[in-house]
Amino acid sequence: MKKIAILHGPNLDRLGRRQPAIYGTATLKDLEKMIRAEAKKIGFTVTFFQSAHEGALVDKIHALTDRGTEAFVVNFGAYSHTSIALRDALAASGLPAVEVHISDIKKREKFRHHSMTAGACRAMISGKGFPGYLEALQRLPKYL
Ligand code: CA2
Repeated sequence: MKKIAILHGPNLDRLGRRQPAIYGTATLKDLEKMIRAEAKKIGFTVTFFQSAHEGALVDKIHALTDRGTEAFVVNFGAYSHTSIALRDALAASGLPAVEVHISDIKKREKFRHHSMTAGACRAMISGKGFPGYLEALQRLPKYL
């Protein structure tokens, strides 16, 4: 079983509580349940980590890499648009990553149009809601 880590950035723990027009009504727990079910079908074991702290996400990428994680699915939230540190951490891991955005970042405010962290990812899936995470898992085998 391939070991995949799913990383969530700031405020994604608020899913389902606010801004349902943008992010839907399901919670992070619901999302993780969907991901677990899809991972089981594909034959992946998944671990989840959410943090509002950039450094904590960087440290987690290194720790997971050292402990045998084989790929990442990431949604770094607002840090996606700004974080060279997270981009460097993913690049340093040498592991394949797919970035997901629940909303379509290109159709939102201009400051969300560019993803800094996507440059260290093999693909970016944006605007497909929670199913975007399932698509990310489905795409991973070709990078492993
Ligand atoms: O569309 C996405 O997945 C985003 O990564 C979500 C981030 C946003 O900063 C990115 O530009 C796009 C924000 C996540 C915040 O999620 C909330 C959910 C419910 C209530 C409030 C925030």
